[in-house]
Amino acid sequence: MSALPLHQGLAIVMVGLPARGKTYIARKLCRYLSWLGHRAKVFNVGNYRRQRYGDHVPPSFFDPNNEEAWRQRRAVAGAALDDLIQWCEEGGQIGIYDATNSTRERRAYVRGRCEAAGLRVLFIETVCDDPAVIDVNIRETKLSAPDYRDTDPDEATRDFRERLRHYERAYEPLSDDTQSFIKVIDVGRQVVANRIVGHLAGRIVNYVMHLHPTPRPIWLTRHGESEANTRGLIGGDSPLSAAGEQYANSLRTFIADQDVETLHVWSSTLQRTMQTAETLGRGFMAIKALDEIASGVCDNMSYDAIRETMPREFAARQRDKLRYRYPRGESYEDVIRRLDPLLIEVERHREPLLIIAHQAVLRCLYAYLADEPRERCPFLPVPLHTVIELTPRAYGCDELRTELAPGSRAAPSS
Ligand code: BKE
Repeated sequence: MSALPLHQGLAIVMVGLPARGKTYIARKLCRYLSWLGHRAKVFNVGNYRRQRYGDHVPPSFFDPNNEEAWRQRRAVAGAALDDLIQWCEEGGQIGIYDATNSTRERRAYVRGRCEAAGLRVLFIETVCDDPAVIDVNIRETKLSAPDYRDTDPDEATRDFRERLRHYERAYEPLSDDTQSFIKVIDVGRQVVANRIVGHLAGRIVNYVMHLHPTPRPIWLTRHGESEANTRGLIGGDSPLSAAGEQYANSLRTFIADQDVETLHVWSSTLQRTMQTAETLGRGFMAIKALDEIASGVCDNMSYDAIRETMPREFAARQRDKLRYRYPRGESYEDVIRRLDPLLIEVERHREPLLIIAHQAVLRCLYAYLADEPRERCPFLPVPLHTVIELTPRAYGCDELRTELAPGSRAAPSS
């Protein structure tokens, strides 16, 4: 089953002062919606401006009284909006318009253009006056942007603050209750959802209200080698092999060596992950949503046996590994859908987290976290006896892989 068809395109229009997390929300939301199977794309006005007027423009470019600059800014904002509308007309489903859109007049124009093109409009405003949060944002996202690549950090910060002051003078927060909007105040401490229409908009509210930019490591690992792994069988619920137990012990040492105060451990409800988690000697949560892709009638079979006894199933799976569903089992797409609520929990989480699960499930989670296209899910390398450390950063995430038990046998790839 593919994603529910969207009968009408959706324009998500970001609103807010610079350094309030608009691009952060826009990109994450795009990643999430794409992962769920929607065609989504971000149109960032800053990129259009840099393309047209170069990486660095002076703060006076953002002065609302600078008429020539104002016209130029209008023009780049217009170009991005034109592209968004055209992209939706060509089959795009969700266009995310990443610009300040900081005046009522501007938003009325954007809304008018989108609605005339048959798009529904959802505004997402981020409001935040906490100087500490804004400072981290400026340091992490602005100083490394092309605008300031060769500028001294203090000078860049001064320059950016001057740019900010220009925007602050003209800024009008969302207040028109007749339009559909989500207002996220103080990094999600308060969320106002107004006139939310439809399933998708509801999912978006739920997603956005749980976001936060606190950096914390997320470790992903498969269970240690299982007895089924040693025999080349897929699925099942077998316990760890001797090598698998060894891996669980190595994992315990690895985790003890990490410099973290608290660590939450989540496993699936299958023996091989719970046994791996138990070996760590701390509490853990067993979560059904983390169970391996259900291989239905193929459970406990080898790939060779499937090819011989069910050649048509085998071939169908080869043709489309993302959508192929095992008879009475699941497809990768099914797995993504059942992981959706868990993913929100991962986003919501603020402490370091270790997830002990299975190949197909981790491929799906990894695809979201590392921003891999969902089509690649069935092919992403998630080998046994390897810990994948992911640390979300401003607009992406750092990755470190550690193989803990070299010399272990390779398991069949499902
Ligand atoms: C480390 N950020 O890079 C960052 N900054 O409301 C990337 N005000 C994004 C942010 C901070 C650092 C994210 C939000 C936010 C912000 C300033 C903000 C944010 C806003 C609403 C919901 C979730 C996050």
